[in-house]
Amino acid sequence: MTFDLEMLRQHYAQWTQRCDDVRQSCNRPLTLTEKILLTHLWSDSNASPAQLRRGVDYVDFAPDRVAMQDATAQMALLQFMQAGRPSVAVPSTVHCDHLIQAKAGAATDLREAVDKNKEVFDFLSSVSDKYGIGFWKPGAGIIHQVILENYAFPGGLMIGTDSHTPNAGGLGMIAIGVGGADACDVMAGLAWELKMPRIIGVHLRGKLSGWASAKDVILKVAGILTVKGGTDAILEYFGDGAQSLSATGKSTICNMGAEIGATTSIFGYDHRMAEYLRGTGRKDVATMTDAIASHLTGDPEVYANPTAYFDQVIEINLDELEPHINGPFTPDLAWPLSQFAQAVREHGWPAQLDVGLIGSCTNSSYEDISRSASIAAQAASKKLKAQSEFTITPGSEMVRYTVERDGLLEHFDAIGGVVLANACGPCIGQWARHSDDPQRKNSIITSFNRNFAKRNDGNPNTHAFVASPEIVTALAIAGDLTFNPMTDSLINTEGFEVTLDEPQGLAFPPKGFEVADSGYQAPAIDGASVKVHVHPDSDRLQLLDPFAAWEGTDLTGMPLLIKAQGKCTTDHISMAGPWLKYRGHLDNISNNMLIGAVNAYTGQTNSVRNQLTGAYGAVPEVQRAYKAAGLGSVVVGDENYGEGSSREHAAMEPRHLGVRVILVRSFARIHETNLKKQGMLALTFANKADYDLIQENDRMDVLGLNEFRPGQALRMRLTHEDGSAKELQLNHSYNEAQIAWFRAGGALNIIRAQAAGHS
Ligand code: MIC
Ligand code: SF4
Repeated sequence: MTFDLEMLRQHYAQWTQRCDDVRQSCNRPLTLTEKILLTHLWSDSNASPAQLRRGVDYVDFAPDRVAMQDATAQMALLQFMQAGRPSVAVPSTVHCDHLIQAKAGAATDLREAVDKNKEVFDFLSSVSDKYGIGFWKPGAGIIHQVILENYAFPGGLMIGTDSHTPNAGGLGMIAIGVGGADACDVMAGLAWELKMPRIIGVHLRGKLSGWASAKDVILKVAGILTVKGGTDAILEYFGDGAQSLSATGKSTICNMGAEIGATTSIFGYDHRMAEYLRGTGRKDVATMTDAIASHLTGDPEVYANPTAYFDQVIEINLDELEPHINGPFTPDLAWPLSQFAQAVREHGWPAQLDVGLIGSCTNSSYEDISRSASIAAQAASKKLKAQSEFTITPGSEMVRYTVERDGLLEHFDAIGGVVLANACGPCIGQWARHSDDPQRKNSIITSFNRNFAKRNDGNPNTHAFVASPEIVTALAIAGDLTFNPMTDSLINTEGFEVTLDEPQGLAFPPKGFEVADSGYQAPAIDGASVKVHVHPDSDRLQLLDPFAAWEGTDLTGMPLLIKAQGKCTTDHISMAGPWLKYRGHLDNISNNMLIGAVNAYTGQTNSVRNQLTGAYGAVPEVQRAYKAAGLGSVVVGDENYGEGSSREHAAMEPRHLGVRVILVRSFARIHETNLKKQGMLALTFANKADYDLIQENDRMDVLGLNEFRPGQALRMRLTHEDGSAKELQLNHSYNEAQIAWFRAGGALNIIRAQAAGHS
């Protein structure tokens, strides 16, 4: 119904030959990453596989699929509507998952969300219908789980407008998170560009046991590589340990690779993937992949001598891997379970656990739920109740229907768990959390992937930790962050001391997966007559106006809008939660621009000095004042600026409000590309210490724009308030095409001009 088998057959028919060609041209054994990327080079590209420099060259690729979730699809499709095409050029889907708020439980929450977001869901459904896009209705599930169950295939290349798109790496697909503008290009039939990534090999040996799970692999890797360590890199997992993990376990690892900034992560094809394909109704695909299995994984010479082929190699022994808990406030603060209780005490983090939350796109497989349910069932039989609030978010309707049929949800219910809708919910701050006192420092633990401040409930006092669903379940039962289920006991309702046994679970439901209504809606065969409605007075949707082209001169006299200090993620730049409702309305959502960023001069958020009046005001307000006065401005940031989400609103808002330059110590990949796509200047300090030279009342000029060239630095003249001036060197990573985007005022202006030229 939803998957074009014939297309896949053709793909695989050419696959062996294409791999051989690439191997011959490179004249050496290949990693899986290279096989997939190099067999997906854009046909007009004259890139020679052997000469591509990892981490340096920008390369054009031809992805097989595009996936979009409701919060980012709005902007992606508003842009696509401007491209002037009758239908999408590659198979694409939209998934309604981010806009469903968790409050009371699945049924009422879903009904309320459908009602509240009607206008947006109707818009997405009609655009999908018109342009040939598969539409997954609210309640069908979280994008990445639905993709894994239906569309992901070994050896494919997919892009998705969500940073956890890499989830499909668990089925051997290179799946990369991008901004909506990139998705728009690919749907419009253009090439997709990526800097040739470095390749990090992760050698997994041994086998997990007891309380350890796949999640602990990525929690450990996050601790090793940190939130920046995967930047511009693909992680390729291999070894006997890799083959011992279920496909969904592999997906958990790939999914959370987003948290170390990795371009994506991938596992080679093996019998566990074949098993998953068969178990999810794709026998035909498994038969095809089995026939070319050795071509869907890295060459044996590579895995036998990894240091010769990978840019970096990490070794992890699964036999010895302990469960981990990461956090608070950042996903790379990794604590082995045995050291966690002490860390909680030493740092004074609240030991009482308020809420445990399992599920999300990272951890909501049948295996995850059955292992967690085994703990809940034990707890119930040992007369324990969850001492914390406890919620369960299934990843898809298929998983939910099946675990309900198999009686697993009853176990959660028996200890006080609440099942939420198959959606992102609390993971993205769509959580009407009832709290007695928001000022109180409090702790929550989730099996999600991100734990930045305020992410789940908007409360800066919430300390969020991340762990596997089985550890979260155990801690929620104890109600105590310092509980170690491997060594500690609990007192039950009858006053007896009891311990929890190791979790048990199954990768597959013994009776197979089942679903009554998957929630899929196929597009119209001919969408020409389908009308897409956007009400001109809507406060949720707004058609886009093209951004203005570059004026052709250097940019001068720009005030500093904000110098952001420390972590400035996309959640700080364009917060989610309550703001998700404006994802289709650029002007309205711009009112959240940078309101979470910390002002380096005052330590406060959402308060910056307006250079025109001297008064402090909210960031979006001050920027609107500059815009009204015809002044462009500059945002200064620290390391890894824009880490986190793929949301391009974080790039479009400053563009819309008239910020011209984002100048930082370093960028996160997706955000840097998003800025370039929108025609912004995304620049870095050549000398990182120059960050300290920027003063609150500086005016800035960016010089050298008429000679803007790849690899050639630009200059900035800073004029301080006392009239003294300094010149800094600014680096950039723009290539020719990206410079053309800057000149045109954004990539879309070029696409539109091309489409008009063809018609
Ligand atoms: C997230 O996990 O932060 C999100 C919400 O899924 C985002 C996408 C978005 O901001 O819409 C992501 O990761 O890309
Ligand atoms: Fe949704 Fe959370 Fe997954 Fe993002 S990380 S797609 S918000 S479940």
